[in-house]
Amino acid sequence: MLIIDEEGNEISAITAGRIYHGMKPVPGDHAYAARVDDKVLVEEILPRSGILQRPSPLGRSTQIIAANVNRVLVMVSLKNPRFTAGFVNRALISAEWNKLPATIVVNKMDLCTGDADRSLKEKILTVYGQDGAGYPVFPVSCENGYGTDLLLEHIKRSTVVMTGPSGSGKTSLAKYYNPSLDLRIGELNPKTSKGKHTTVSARLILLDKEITLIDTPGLRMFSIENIPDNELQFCFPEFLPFIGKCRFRDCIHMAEPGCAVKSASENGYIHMDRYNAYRKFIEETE
Ligand SMILES: Nc1nc2c(ncn2[C@@H]2O[C@H](COP(=O)(O)OP(=O)(O)OP(=O)(O)O)[C@@H](O)[C@H]2O)c(=O)[nH]1
Ligand SMILES: [Mg+2]
Ligand SMILES: [Zn+2]
Repeated sequence: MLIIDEEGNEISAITAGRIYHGMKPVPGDHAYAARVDDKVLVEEILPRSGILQRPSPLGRSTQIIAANVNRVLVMVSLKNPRFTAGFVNRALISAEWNKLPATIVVNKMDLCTGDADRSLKEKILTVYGQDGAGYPVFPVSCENGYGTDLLLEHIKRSTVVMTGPSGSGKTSLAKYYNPSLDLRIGELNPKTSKGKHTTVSARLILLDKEITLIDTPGLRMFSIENIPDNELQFCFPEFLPFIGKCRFRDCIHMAEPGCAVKSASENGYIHMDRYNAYRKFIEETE
């Protein structure tokens, strides 16, 4: 395992299992390490804050993707692989469930050439941006650098974990910001335009502006089935102004009469796509 010392040097270290009280080290962990003979031994993992974890699809155990992070970058591409709202919604729900602020990065804007591409980009901004779900959305290109300065400014002085489908360009973004890094960028499957799961383990990268970036392997999807029906609503930040205003106190905003969330979506205060996504998730977990 690689650890980074106080001066920012990467050092190869080993762990002594027994000292963790069952805690396995995860990317972003803060730890004490000591030199023992010619080895560096991780001796203690410090208490974690800001954890991004995901349940295994069957909900039996959870996997910590990163620790001590204060923002999640949901990294997707406009195309190759094509943007899917389902992935973004699940990733955002996971971030909210973990009480971490999220930012959406839409990569490969250099491929935004036709009318269909431009309207998809506009739609993403409308649904998820400040006038929609309220998330910061950054269209970028690791190919020509479009939007990357603004994004860098947005994440300064923070530790961010990048998550997204394989091939969206997570590692490419890290490499764009620090070209001297020895990181593997993957090719896309020519038939499906999807990634080939190039990054196989998470990697912590220090950038200037006091930014720590955690690159992770691409995910097929975030499982959200562990979230109880009556809590899912709180993972949609744009619902919050309407929650508590429904006729029934225990309304979960499905078929109940007098539902303030439903009527907000009908009157354009909540984007219909997001309300429908919420309904679909509730129906799926039933
Ligand atoms: N056109 C274009 N291609 C890009 C851009 N960013 C990345 N790519 C390409 O997309 C492919 C996948 O990039 P990676 O950075 O390996 O993607 P990843 O998200 O790290 O994928 P995994 O490690 O498999 O999860 C590579 O062929 C990159 O060259 C971009 O902004 N524009
Ligand atoms: Mg990668
Ligand atoms: Zn309601």
